[in-house]
Amino acid sequence: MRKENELRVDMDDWEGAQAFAQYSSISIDSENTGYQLHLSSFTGGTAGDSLSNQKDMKFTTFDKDQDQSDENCAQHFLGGFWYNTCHMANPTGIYAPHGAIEFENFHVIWQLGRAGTTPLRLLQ
Ligand SMILES: [Ca+2]
Repeated sequence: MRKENELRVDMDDWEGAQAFAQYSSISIDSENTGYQLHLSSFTGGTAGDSLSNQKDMKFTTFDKDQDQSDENCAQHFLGGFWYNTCHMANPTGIYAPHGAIEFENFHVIWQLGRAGTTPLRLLQ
């Protein structure tokens, strides 16, 4: 049986700006079904909706490719997530401010809305 929870994602960027995103329910399946993500519609928040793209995806890690991309998104983006092709939010990406690492989109990011592709310092 799945447990449904409300989801609120809070984030701070490296300049201290804050934003959030809310969803009325989130639930995650068991290991048997690849930890498939079930997500309700976006219900608001200054950060915008960066998770709906990952809806119904299974969880991909370095050693378990369950995404919709030809490659393994976890290996490509150095994270583990409900990757699609691949992501618009990467909470498990590299924890670093802009310019600290060579490549874009590897950071912890929340892609749409206020946060843009600004690397995030805190995402919870
Ligand atoms: Ca893949």
